[in-house]
Amino acid sequence: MTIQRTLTIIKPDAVGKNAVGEIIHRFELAGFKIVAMRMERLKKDRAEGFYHVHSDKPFFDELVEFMTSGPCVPMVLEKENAIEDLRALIGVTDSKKAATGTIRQNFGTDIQCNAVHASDSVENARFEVNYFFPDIKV
Ligand code: 3AN
Repeated sequence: MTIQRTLTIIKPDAVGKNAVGEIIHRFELAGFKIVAMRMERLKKDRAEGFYHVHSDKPFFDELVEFMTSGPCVPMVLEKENAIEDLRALIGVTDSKKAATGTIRQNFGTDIQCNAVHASDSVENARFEVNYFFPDIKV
C-alpha cells in the first residue's frame, strides 16, 4: 500500500454543531496524520470553483449557499490508502443512508448537510489539495 494524501473539509453544519474536535479525533484514531489545516469561510467563487464538476447539477446553487453559510475546516490528511479509507470512515453521501458509526451518520443530517467532504480519487485529491493548500505536495 502506498502512502496517500487526501483533502477533507469539515463542513459548516458540523462546525455549527461544535463537532470539529470530535471529527478530528475520529481521523486521528483511524491513523490519519494531519498535514495541513485551517478554518476558512468560503467566498462564493471559491465554493463554486471547488465544486465545478457539479455546476450543471440541480443542487449546485444550494450546495454553494450551504458551503458559504459559515466557516469550514479544510484539512490535508495522510495515511496508507488514505483516499479509500477516509471515504469508508465518513460513509456514503446521504447521511440518512450512511452506515452506523460513520462520521456522516453520526454528525450529518441529510444529503446536503453531510458534515464532511473527502476526495474520491487520486486525481481529485491532487486537484482538491492544491485548491486549498497549493504549498502541499500530493
Ligand atoms: P461526495 O461528497 O460523497 O463525494 P458528491 O461529490 O456526489 O458526493 O456531491 C458533492 C456534494 O454535493 C455532497 N457532499 C453534498 O453536499 C451535495 N449533494 C450531492 N447530491 C446532492 C443532492 N441530491 N441534493 C443536495 N445536495 C447534494
